[in-house]
Amino acid sequence: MKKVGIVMGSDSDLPIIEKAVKGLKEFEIPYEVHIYSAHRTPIEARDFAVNARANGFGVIIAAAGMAAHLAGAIAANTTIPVIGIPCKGPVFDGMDALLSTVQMPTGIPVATVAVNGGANAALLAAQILAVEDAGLVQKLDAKRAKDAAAVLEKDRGVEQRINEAT
Ligand code: RP5
Repeated sequence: MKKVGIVMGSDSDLPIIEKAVKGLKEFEIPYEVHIYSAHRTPIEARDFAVNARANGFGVIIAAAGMAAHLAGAIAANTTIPVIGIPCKGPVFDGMDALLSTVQMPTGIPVATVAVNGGANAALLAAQILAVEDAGLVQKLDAKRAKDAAAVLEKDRGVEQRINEAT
């Protein structure tokens, strides 16, 4: 199976990346994690993207906050699918990173998940790799079924919960 490359702009993004790693581990997807910044280490970020296909990566997840150009800068240097995670910063609640990540110019797409959406980034990466992996399709279907069962279990108990709380 191809690897997922996970790149974050700073170690302050680690809590978001941990959610993505947890998701990939659930599906037993191989991954590699790096701290490369579009602004502080632009050469390393570029080199990672340029060499990603040759190095066995099938998807790249890039997480950054504030002026979050990392996902776009990586996407500019590879045609491997890039998933961007905008990370919430201290001033604009993640709106700055969301717009910086999602508003890519035509020709260089970044599949942007929700602000701090590490778990969905892992799921989307798994879904991309599952296009050519029947075993991964089965695992994804099983997770969907498990998640739905958990919601329906809550549905069965909701009236009792409301009655107890009111
Ligand atoms: C971005 O700036 C990083 O991705 C991080 O979300 C944000 C703040 O970085 P630090 O100043 O905490 O290193 O490049």
